[in-house]
Order: sequence, then structure tokens, then C-alpha cells
Amino acid sequence: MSGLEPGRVERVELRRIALPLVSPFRTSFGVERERDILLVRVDWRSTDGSSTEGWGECVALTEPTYSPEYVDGAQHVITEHLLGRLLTGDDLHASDVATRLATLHGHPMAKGALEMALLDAQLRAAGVSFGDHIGATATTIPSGVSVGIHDDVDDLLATVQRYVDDGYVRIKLKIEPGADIEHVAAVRELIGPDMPLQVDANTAYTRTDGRHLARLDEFDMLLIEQPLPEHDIIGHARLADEVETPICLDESLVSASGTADAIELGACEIANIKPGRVGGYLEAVRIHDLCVDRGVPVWCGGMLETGIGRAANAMLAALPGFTLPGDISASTRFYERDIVVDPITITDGHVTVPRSPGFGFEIDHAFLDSVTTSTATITRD
Ligand code: NPQ
Ligand code: MG
Repeated sequence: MSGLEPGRVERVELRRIALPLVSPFRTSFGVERERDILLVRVDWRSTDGSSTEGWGECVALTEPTYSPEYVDGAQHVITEHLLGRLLTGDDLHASDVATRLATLHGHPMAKGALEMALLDAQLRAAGVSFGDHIGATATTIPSGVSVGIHDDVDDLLATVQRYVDDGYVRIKLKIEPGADIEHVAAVRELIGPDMPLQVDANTAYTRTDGRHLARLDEFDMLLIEQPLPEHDIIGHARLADEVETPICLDESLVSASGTADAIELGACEIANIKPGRVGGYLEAVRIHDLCVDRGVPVWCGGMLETGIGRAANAMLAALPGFTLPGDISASTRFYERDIVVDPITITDGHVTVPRSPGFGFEIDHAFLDSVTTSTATITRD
């Protein structure tokens, strides 16, 4: 990434916060009532002498249920293994973070949070927004909502109706065996034939479920997200032949090269891009570019981010290849109050893309302090 002044990280603060969810969020891997989030703050000194701070958000969950990473592990690997490699030298670029950390395997969410904090600081020093930096063009983006699994179909319909009333332009239903065909049928009946609808299984099915999942074809859905376990690329390719509804990968996609392979194998007809899962916003842009090149539609996923990650996702999703509505809903979909001053809202079903420098948010320090559960500081020696 050119045009940005290099610099050095002077100090890093690792903050953990606890944010209660407005309602429990159930997926095929469990129920969550509160989000325990790791934030990274860096003090950055540019080679031109200016000082800025940058913030990154780690999307790892409390337990390794969505992916192998989990928030305590992410904090440990950052403290004990990753940070030391970023606290040397005076002419670092955020775009060097991935290469500096490349000999350490895995941990994309931990690495992505560090890269994000440096990128935010470096962009703020230059007075440039991430969206402008990557050539994002949209000023507003359509907003979709992810709806958790409900045992009771009437409860599900009441929840979906609220989101339709809020203006969301696309509904995504979490599904699992036993809570799928009937739920989708009822929701399609409620919202009518024209409202975009999709489902997300979070790996809950097996290779032998092709005929069952093909029953979803009659409901005219945009896509089926991650029906099979993350490593089963061939299984997804076979499903793509058996099921008419496009197969979209989420958990399986952890790098640009792996995404290219999944596309080539016919396993990925649509891609869910989540910056944290792929090691950061810069790898996310590379995945966007390769999907555009191969004619694969992409959309931006979500990990129940605070206003930090939510603003950043909105900037990313303003790239032209993001042709499907993302899971970038209003902050109030998940949280009563956000840790940023101007939380993401929706108007006429759309989110306004932030334009200010860095990732375009401003921290509400008093509220952030009130939800902080621990703070650790690492200073460069
Ligand atoms: C997905 N996100 O697309 C994820 C999974 C996910 C918005 O559907 C707490 C509990 C936090 C469950 C973060 C959405 C979570 C969670 C992300 C699920 O697969
Ligand atoms: Mg998903």
C-alpha cells in the first residue's frame, strides 16, 4: 500500500470489553448473551514526526466455536508471540504486518486486529480514509440482518417482521437440522417473494444432506452459507452440483489463495468476506479483487463488531465488487449502546459509509471505560 508515511509503534494497549447483547444470539454452534471483545490501541509515531493513535478490533469469540481462535488465545498470542515482531525498526508500514508475522502459523484474527490498528493509525496520520485508500466508491450500502435460530416459528416470524419494519433489505436466517425447511418456508411466506433471503448453517450439515438441502431451492434464496465443515471443500463442490441455490463459503475461506482454490474447485459460488477471518482488511481487499476477476459475487460478513469494526466493514463493503447486501446492520441490532460516538445506523435500509480518516469512527472514551474489563499495556523498550 503506497503513499503512506512509514513509522513505528511506541506503545500498545490491549483492552477487553464486555458488551451485553440486546437479545440472545443462537447459531448452530450455541447461544451467546454477551460479547467479550479484545480491542487493540496503538500509539504510532510517523517518520515525519507526527503522532496518532489507531484502533483495531479482534473478532475472535469467547470459545473456539466459530473458528479455532478464541479471545483469551488471541490476547496471549498477540502478547507473547506477535507484538515483539512489530516493535522493532522505524519504518514500518501496516502493509508489512502480514509479512513480519508470516512465520507464525495461523491466528488470522489476532494478526488482523494488529494490522487494523496500525492501518488505522497510519491512515489517520495521512488524513486518508480506508475507503479512499482502497478505491471504494459507494457512499451508502444496503444493509442485511442476521437472524438467530428460534425454536418457535411464530417467535421467528415476529422477530423477522421487526427487522423488516426496521427497513433491512435482506434477511439471513441461521439454520440447523430440525430448524430449516419449515422455518424458511414460513419466513418466505411472511416477507413475500421479492425480499432477498438467505440462510447460514455454520457447518451444521454433512455430505449426505444434499437432497435435504435441495428442498430449500423452491424458496428462491440468494445463497446457502457454509453448510458443511470448514475443511470440506470437495463436499461443498459436490453440494453445488446437487443444490440449485448458490453455495457461499464463510468459515472455509481463510486466505486469498485458499479462496482461489475453492472457486477453482467449484465449491464457492459466492464469497462471504470477513476481514478478521482472513487475517485483516488488506487480505480482504485481495479476496475481493480475485473474486471480481473470477466473476464470483461477494458480500461482507459480520462478527457482531463494535462501532470500530462496523465502520471498517462499511468502508470495505463500499468496494464495487460487493454486489450483495452484507451483514452490516445498525449497531442497535446487537447493542443498546456502542463504544463509538456515531454508531452505524440504517436509513431506508442503507448504511452511510463513514468518510473520515482511518476507519472512520471516533471512540466514546467514557462509555468505553465503563465497559472495560481489563487493560494491559506493552511499551517498546
Ligand atoms: C456468521 N455472524 O456469519 C457469523 C457468526 C457469528 C452475523 O451471523 C456471538 C454469537 C458472536 C454468535 C459472531 C453473523 C457471533 C456469533 C459471529 C456468530 O457465521
Ligand atoms: Mg456465516
